Order: sequence, then C-alpha cells, then structure tokens
Amino acid sequence: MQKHLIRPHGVRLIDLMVNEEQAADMKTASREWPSWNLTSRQICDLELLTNGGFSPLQGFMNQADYENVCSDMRLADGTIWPIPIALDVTEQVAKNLKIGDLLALRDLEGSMLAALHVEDIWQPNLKAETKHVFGSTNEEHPGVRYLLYNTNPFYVGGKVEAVRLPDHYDFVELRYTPKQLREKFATLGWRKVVAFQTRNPMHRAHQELTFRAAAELEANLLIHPVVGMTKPGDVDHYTRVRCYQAVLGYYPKNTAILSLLPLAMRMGGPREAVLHAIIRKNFGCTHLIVGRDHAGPGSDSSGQPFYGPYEAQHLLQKHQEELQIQMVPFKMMVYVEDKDTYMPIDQVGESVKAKSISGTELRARLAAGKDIPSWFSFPEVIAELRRTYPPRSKQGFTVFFTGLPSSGKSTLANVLITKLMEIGGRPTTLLDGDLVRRHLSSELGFSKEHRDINIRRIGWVASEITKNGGIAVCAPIAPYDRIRKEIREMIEPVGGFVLVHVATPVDVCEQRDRKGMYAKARTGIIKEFTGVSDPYEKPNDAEITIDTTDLSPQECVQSVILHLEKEGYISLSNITLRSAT
Ligand code: PPS
Repeated sequence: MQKHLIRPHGVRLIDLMVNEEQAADMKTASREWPSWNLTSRQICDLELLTNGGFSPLQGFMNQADYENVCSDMRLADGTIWPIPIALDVTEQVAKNLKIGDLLALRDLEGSMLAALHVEDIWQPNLKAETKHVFGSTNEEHPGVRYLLYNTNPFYVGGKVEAVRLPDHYDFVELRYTPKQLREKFATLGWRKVVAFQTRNPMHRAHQELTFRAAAELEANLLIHPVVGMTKPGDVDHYTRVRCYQAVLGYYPKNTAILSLLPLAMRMGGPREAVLHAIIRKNFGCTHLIVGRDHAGPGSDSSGQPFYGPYEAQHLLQKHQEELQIQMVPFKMMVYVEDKDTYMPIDQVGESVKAKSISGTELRARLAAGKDIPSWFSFPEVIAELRRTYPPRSKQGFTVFFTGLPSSGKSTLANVLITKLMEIGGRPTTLLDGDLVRRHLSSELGFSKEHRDINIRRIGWVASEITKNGGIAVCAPIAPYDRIRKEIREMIEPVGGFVLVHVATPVDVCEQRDRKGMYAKARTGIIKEFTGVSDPYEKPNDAEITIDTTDLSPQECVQSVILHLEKEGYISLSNITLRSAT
C-alpha cells in the first residue's frame, strides 16, 4: 500500500525497537550494565534514531562515520549525511567502558530506553567539529556554544536497540512516527507531500506561502514544526502548537495536516537544511520548503550573519538529485497593502509599498501591549501569543544588584522592595546576599566555585519567581561576569532582567565597613574577601550603574524606579493618581 511513497534515506526505514519479550529481558539484564542518563538533546536524537526519522542510522555514530560526516558530509559508506549524531559522555563513564560492552541508555528519571552496543570510544576534537559543521568557531553561534560548553568530552558510538520511545504527555495525538505518517499518507492517498519546517509561530505570511507551495505543486501539505529543542529564547512549543492548530483551520479542508517533530535543532544553517530534507524524506514527504536563512541563528553581536541568506538553499540544491526529496525554495513574503495580498518580495515592484513585521518588532509590540495588525496574523494566533507574552506591566522581572561588600546593595534592595510594594500588583521577594547565605547556601564558603553555586541558586529562584509573574530583587556580591551573564540568559526568556551595578569605590566601602569585615580582611582574619583579597569583575552590561558615595538611598532607588517605568515594567501613573486623590 505504501509502494507509491518516496523511499526513505538509505535502503529501508529503520526501526530500532525490539519486541516486548526482548525488551523485558534487556531491562532485567541492564541492571548489570554500565549506564548513561541521557541529556535532553540526546533523548531527542535517540527518539529519531529509534523511529527511523534518522534512517539509515542504526545508532549513535562510530568514529569512522563521525569523522567522515565532519569532513565530507557523508557516512563512511558514502551515504550523504550532514551533521554528527554522536553520544557524548563524561570521562568517568568513558574510562569504565570497553568495546563490546552494552551501555544502558536511560531517560532523565533513570528509566531505561535503549541499549548501545559499544563499538568505539574516542575523544573528539570539538573545535574542529564546530568548524566543519557550523563553518564557525564563534561562541555566539548557539550550535558552537553547545558543542564547546555543554558537550561531554568523550563520544561513544554503536548500534542501538530500543525498548521504548521516550515519554510524551503533551499533544500525543499529533506525534506521528515516520511509519505512522507514511501509513496516514497512504490511507489518505497523498503521494505528493510538501513539508514545512518551522520553529516559530505561523502568521499569515507563512500560511500564504505554504498554501501557495502546495497549490502550485498540486501537493498536500505537512506542517512539521520542531518541538524538541530549538534556539534558546524561541517561543515555547506549547504556545506554538496551539498557534499551529489554529492556523490549520485556514487551509482548505483535508489538504493539510500537522505533526510534531521531536528534533533537537543545531541551528546549523546549510548543513541543517540537508538534515531537515533527509528527515522529511524519511517521514514520507516528497518536497521541503526552504526559505531565507533556513535553520540559521541570525547574526552575531557585531551584526555579521552566520550564513548567507540563501546558503542553505544552495547546499540543498547541490545535493537534491542524490537526496531525491525536492526543495521548494521561497523568498520572503511581504504584505502589499494596495492589493491586500501577500507576495514574494522579489515580485513586488520598487514603487509598491510592501509591509512586514519582524520577530523582534512583534515581541516589542506584545511587550508594550500594542496593536498587532490583522494583515499580519490571525486573531487566534495573536490571542495565544498575548496569553504567553502579556505586556511588560503584567510580566515578572528581576532586579539584580551587584557590587562590593558594603557598597550599599542591601540598603538599595530594601528601599526598592518597599517602593515596589507601595506600587503593588505583584508578589515581591528579596534575595539579599546575607539572607540567601542563611537560608539557601549555609554550607557554602567563598571560593569561586562556591560563589558560582550560590549565584546559580539565586538565579534559579529568581527565574522561577519571574516566570510566575512576580518580582525578585537580588543583592549578592556576584563578583564574576560569566555567572551574572548566565543568570541573565536564564531569566530574560521568562521576563525582565535589570542588572544594577552598585559601583561605590572600594575605599568608600572600606570606610563604611558596616560589618567590620574589611578590617578583618586586611589583617588576614577573613580570607578571599572581595575587594581586598578576592577579585570583583565590573559588569559591562549593567542597565544601571550607581555610585552611592554622595547620594541618598532614595535618590539611588529613584533611578531604578524610573528605568523600570521607562521599560514598561511598572506604571507610576497609578501612584500619582492615588496620591492626587
Ligand atoms: S557572593 O560572592 O555573591 O557569593 O557573596 P555573597 O553571598 O553576596 O556574600 C554575602 C555576605 O557575606 C559576607 N562575607 C564575605 N563577602 C565577600 N568575601 C568574603 N570572603 C566574605 N565572607 C563573608 C559579606 O558581608 C557579604 O555581604 P555584603 O552585604 O556584600 O557585605
């Protein structure tokens, strides 16, 4: 029944699942095996290995495949494959493994998902991998950063036998495996299917483009969004899926379906586009839409794009005959007001007024609670986005004071908390340095390692408060720049983050010496004391810098309040109104 469908990549559709009896035996036997708790990304990879989304791969890559993929974009047997699918483990696990072992692969709760027959254990050159795969070693590229900072130093390769697929409890009815989707296409009689890959909410431009692509090809449409891992800071997949479900209603009946793809994206631009094509072929699609900067992470902080806008199209074009799945290239769609229609940007004459709204502008409009025009998106999609991204005046935020001991952090934090409670409307929590060390970090000292743990704890609590719409005011010393940046990265996706550098000079702090600690540090009674015998890295990314030497606490806090008002997090008009009446 499926013979009319496109063939999978390689000889057949891979299915790594063993039968029930074997699974039960393997689970029992695995108690004696070495074991590895998979990371979120590895769980995504394992799911696509198991269900054949990554056909012809039959496990995590061995060294020969890995090296060939890096250098030549091919497996050792010559089959085209663009990105390594490797299992990274710690040195401790690697050192206790030998060729021929069975390694139990477990989920985040420690429940067994699969067994790996160890063929190779090696230490990869991750820097070289970033260069080959991403064409960049710039740490601002999320794929590069992941490889350099979140990847364990050893790779283990070998065939996999799976006992079950990873658990999913959300949108279960939309999670088709390649086999199930192929069966569905066969049942529906869909032989030509064009896939749309996305990691963003869909608006009118995307609906228009996908509709046109399918209509022009006389094909059906698969909306195939990635719900595994995407670029940090993207709209969460729960919100996106609710948006896709709404957009589905705007296609002619029975022409389009929605299925969720548990892929961990690498944001690898051109090479990732080739991977997307292979996956869609395995899911039974004959065509893949590839647009501007497909799977690219945009630009670095100097504004330099990581990839050319159509580099992904060019690479896929080069290999499409061999891959068999066909690329449907498209240019950006823009709204032409005079004609009340969407058109590809290259078909719009220079004199014609074309409109579009960038992702950044959309976020800004949501944050400010401003209008989002109906030509841009569907009412249901706008409503979903507004639910997830309420205006800043309703979002949570964190104010993070950093500075030397006795610089005035705690005093300012206390005044700020009082002011914010006067304004009201949101629950407010103070995470002062001393308070945290008493209640959360009582076992920690002041080494760099312990200070980082302390700040990570504060950051985690603050991010939870922020995510749930509250206000966290933190006032630790937080002397290290990298960890402060990590906290910012943790909080910004869930609400506001304002870093306040309390830049009171060290001699003024020492004169104040509220707790007599500088004196003790000078005589060596207190060791590793910030500002005396331990470093303080001044922030270069603070929203506000305050030197408290000649200012009253009220004056200092006023600049924080005004900043919060300017950014839309608080509204002072209520206060003025109240005090006027
Ligand atoms: S850190 O680096 O952010 O973890 O430090 P923090 O938790 O904010 O420190 C809280 C208070 O601990 C007192 N204290 C020291 N500070 C710095 N270095 C050393 N070695 C030290 N030992 C004790 C100090 O009073 C900090 O409070 P503040 O309010 O900053 O004076």
